[in-house]
Amino acid sequence: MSYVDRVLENLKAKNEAQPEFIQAATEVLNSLKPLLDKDDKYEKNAILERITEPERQIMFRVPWVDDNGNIQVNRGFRVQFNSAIGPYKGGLRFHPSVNLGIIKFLGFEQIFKNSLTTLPIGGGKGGSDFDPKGKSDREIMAFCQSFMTELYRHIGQDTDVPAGDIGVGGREVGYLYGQYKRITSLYEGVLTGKGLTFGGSLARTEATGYGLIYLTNAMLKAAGKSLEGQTVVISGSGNVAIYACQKAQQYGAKVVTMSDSTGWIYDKNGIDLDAMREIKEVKRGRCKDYIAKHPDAEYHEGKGVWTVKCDIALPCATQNELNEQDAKTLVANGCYAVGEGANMPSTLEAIDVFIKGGVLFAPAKAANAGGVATSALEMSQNSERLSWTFDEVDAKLKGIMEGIYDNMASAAKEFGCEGNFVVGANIAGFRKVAEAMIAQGVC
Ligand code: NDP
Ligand code: 2IT
Repeated sequence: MSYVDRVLENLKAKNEAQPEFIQAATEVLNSLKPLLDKDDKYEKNAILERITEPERQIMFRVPWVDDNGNIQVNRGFRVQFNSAIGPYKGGLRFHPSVNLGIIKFLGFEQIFKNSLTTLPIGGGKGGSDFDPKGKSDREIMAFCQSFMTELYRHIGQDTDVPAGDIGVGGREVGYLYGQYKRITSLYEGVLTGKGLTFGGSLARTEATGYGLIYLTNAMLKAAGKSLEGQTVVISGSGNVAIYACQKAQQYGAKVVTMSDSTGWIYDKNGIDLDAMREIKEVKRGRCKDYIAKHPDAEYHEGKGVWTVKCDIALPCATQNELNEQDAKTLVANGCYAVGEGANMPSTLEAIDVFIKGGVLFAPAKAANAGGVATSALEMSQNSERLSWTFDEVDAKLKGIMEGIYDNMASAAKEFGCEGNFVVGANIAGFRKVAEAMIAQGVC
């Protein structure tokens, strides 16, 4: 049995109830085979066994009082996966579906993503099964304060630096930061995605969506194509989806769909992003509210954006939102490029359809790395107690995304898989972390 198969078998036996984590590990480990076959130092140093086991996993009780005076209890998580190349770095997700397996898959992906940014950040992730939907600001604050009352002892600007993810945006980061400061008396860059008045970086809000488009554009350019005049379908209508839509529109693309967990909008005239932002960022409303302003657009309940004919698909909602059948439908309808804004949005079977179908496929850990890269730029600004202009940060972000494209494309080529950016991104991200782990000895 090969080294990869042996490690995967053991991982499955040990983590039976964590299908998302197994899925993420299977994708990464299988695509490392060309590298591992070439050099046995990875096996000799037990790198796969070590890199698939988090350095530390923290689970804790989060009690809080709701607006009716009732005591609620949620479960909090922080998985500190790998610190070989820097302090643990990765977002916090507040969503009822959160469990240890979800946080482990996200933390595992983060190791390689963060390595690809070329910046000194290790991999971590956290969150809670708390559902922010329908909660008052006071309830959100009470929850965030309770969450931080335990989390603070495990994090710090040089130890572990959380940020946002699904359900955690500027409001939540603000409440979390206030509680950290109150408990520790430290005014430090312990979180990223902070407000602009207390150490946040310009362009961090836009960074993941913009970065997705910068990388997708680099991939298209290398294939002699561009976003200009292309029809784009986007899923989701949160932070990543909104700024991917904005940048795609700036590049001359026509974005025709957006969605949330209840339904989706098809606007053949192109999404009116100002209307969508008003609904989502100001009113915290639902996609179906878009119809009031645009009665010509279509609203459908459930899932369905992948049935819309397009040139380019950008999944920006959540894991496993795009399955094998969706991939076949997209390819049959002429979609020739996919950029993953969400983490692990495509199932393993869907990825297979894209790769075999010759679709230009930019995997999440490369395509959505712009968010965490800009978080690392926020950490730099906090350390030097300066703040850079929007244009400075945006230019650095663009350079980083173009660098990631070059790096994953050349790694794929080096290992005989030209154009397979899954192999390229995984090998390029893994190599740096593995070298650091070997140099640092058994730890
Ligand atoms: P938001 O909370 O801002 O938005 C999430 C969007 O996805 C909402 O439209 C939400 O709909 C939808 N969604 C969430 N869960 C589901 C589900 N189970 N089924 C269908 N739709 C769902 O999160 P972000 O935009 O920040 O994150 C989106 C994705 O991007 C995630 O995979 C995240 O991990 C990833 N990501 C985020 C980064 C960031 O900087 N924020 C960086 C890199 C990756 P609804 O409101 O109905 O729940
Ligand atoms: O998945 C991700 O990369 C994020 N949610 C952003 C993490 C961060 O630390 O900015």
